[in-house]
Amino acid sequence: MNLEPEKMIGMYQTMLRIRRFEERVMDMYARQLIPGLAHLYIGEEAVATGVCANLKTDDYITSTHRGHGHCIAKGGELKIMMAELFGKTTGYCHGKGGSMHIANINLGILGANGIVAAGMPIAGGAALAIKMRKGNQVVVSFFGDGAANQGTFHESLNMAAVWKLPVVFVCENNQYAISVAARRVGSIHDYYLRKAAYGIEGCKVDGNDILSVYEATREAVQRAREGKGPTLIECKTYRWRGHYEGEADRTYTYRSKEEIEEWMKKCPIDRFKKFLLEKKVTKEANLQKIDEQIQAEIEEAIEFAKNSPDPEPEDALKDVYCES
Ligand SMILES: Cc1ncc(C[n+]2csc(CCOP(=O)(O)OP(=O)(O)O)c2C)c(N)n1
Ligand SMILES: [Mg+2]
Repeated sequence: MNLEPEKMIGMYQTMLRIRRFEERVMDMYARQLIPGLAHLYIGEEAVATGVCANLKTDDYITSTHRGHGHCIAKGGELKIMMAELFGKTTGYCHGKGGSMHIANINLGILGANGIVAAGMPIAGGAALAIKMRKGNQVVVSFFGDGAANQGTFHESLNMAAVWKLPVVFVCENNQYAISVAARRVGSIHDYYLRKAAYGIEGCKVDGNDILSVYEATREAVQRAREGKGPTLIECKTYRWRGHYEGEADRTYTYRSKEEIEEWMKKCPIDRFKKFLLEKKVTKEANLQKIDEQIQAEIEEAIEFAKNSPDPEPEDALKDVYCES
């Protein structure tokens, strides 16, 4: 696979934007500046980035409760996202959605979703609409290993297969659904094998290797655009933080410190950085500069969010329901 240097540097930048964003969210959540829940994506950045690097602005994604990375990779502006997390009127959902419900039609983000696996049928519906309009877009549905055991997984894959819909189903197998290990609740451990049940294409990739994720998605997106139907891609990865921020105390009850440390050594960002430097795609100083720019952008986003107004009590029901 031959990728332009600019494309690869852009992908590195996106992964780092997600990482730095999440690190600051972690900090501000601990300081109680962010209400509600925050499920961080640290450790899984290569999945959202490698997948979305194949998408155009008018392609769609459906996201999950762990959705900040998906939104950033699909083009979400950090300051508007941060404002949403702070519950401010300047956020993507005017402060009514928060971390788990960021949506923006103009960017093709059909919504993060607090209901596990609920994005999958939405993706199918969007893909059906594209097909009926004879459009050329694709839809990516991100979901977890826990979601793969929900009924909607089966229904969505079956219908998408029967109707040959332009969907790419991306299973982010981080091996846990809250505290439940996938190996304890799945009769098979490679969920992509379920492709056989629906008669569709599918594969397994190292979700911490952005180039593998990119390549698998490139093929799947092409297939979808050519009218050849859906693909199931399973990305093996790992979340570094607890299921949600605040869970830290419980962490070592369902997975060991050693296991977490082992996966932290497989950091997707360090790995790609090493690749870029070894292949002389760029220099360390350039990557450092990118990091500094991102950190400045995030500080600006925080200031923006802090200085933005709260919604007024009388507007509590505004923006919550769809207006015809
Ligand atoms: C339908 C439904 N059932 C249960 C929950 C509670 N819940 C929230 S996140 C989660 C685990 C999801 O695991 P997974 O799909 O693997 O995603 P991950 O958190 O690992 O990214 C559960 C059970 C929910 N939000 N919705
Ligand atoms: Mg999981």
